[in-house]
Amino acid sequence: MQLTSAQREAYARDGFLIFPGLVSPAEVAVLRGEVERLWDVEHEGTVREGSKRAPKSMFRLHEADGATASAPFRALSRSPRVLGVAQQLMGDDRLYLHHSKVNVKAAIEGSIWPWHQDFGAWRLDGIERPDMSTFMVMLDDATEISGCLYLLPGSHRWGRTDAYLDTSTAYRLWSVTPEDMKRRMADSPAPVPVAGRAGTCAIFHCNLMHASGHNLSHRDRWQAYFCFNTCANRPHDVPNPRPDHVRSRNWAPMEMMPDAVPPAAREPALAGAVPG
Ligand SMILES: O=C(O)CCC(=O)C(=O)O
Repeated sequence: MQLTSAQREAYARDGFLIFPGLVSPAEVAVLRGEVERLWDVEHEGTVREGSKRAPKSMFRLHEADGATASAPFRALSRSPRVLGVAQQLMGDDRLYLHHSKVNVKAAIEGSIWPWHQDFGAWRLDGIERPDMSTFMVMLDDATEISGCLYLLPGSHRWGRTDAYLDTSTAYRLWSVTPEDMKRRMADSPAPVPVAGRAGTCAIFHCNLMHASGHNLSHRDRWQAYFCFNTCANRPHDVPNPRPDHVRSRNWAPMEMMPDAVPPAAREPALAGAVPG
């Protein structure tokens, strides 16, 4: 999939691109089946919340090994639609995944994601430059009431904004203070809701401000994220590095795979297995 010069310009200006219908309904069904298969797997990379202990985030779906490995998610992450688009926008063919995850925002009970820049956390992983992008795939229809993602156009050009560790949800997140965001947003274009049908995708820069609110609908909201870094920008050593599922040590350049999501694995995942 070749991006147009208008798309490249829009990404440089706004910090994101949205692709309606990039993943087909049949592929979405396979990916959703994988989320269901991995739902109850106890893994250090699955963060749970709420009375039903539903996953808030399920990490490390893209590797070939480990308890949460998923061949369909792995294939999608290496497809021309995903890896190819990231390579074009990041200007580098040698990319790896810093992490992958599915965020489940459970109906009514799922928690929010406060305003943040992803690089606020990733720089603390020892990554030097904000040369990273995240590719998001909607696994069901996302609406404003179901807590869709919001992106603040052009905010990646602000550079780094000070972050604080917000511990108000099950996933502790380096976030931007409400005071900073109110001041900044007063002079910004309106946030863009990334809403639409399942299979809609978006890619955004690691310094782009983004957030999502409560899911007040009766349905969960599921979204997959592939966070790309260039191999040349791999993290340097830091004291007490975060675990592999969130700060990958697999820095080998990703190989492109055919542009299709294969059928799901039939076997249930091995509960309790430790990732390789
Ligand atoms: O899934 C969401 O609504 C937001 C996720 C997010 O911002 C993140 O994982 O950094």
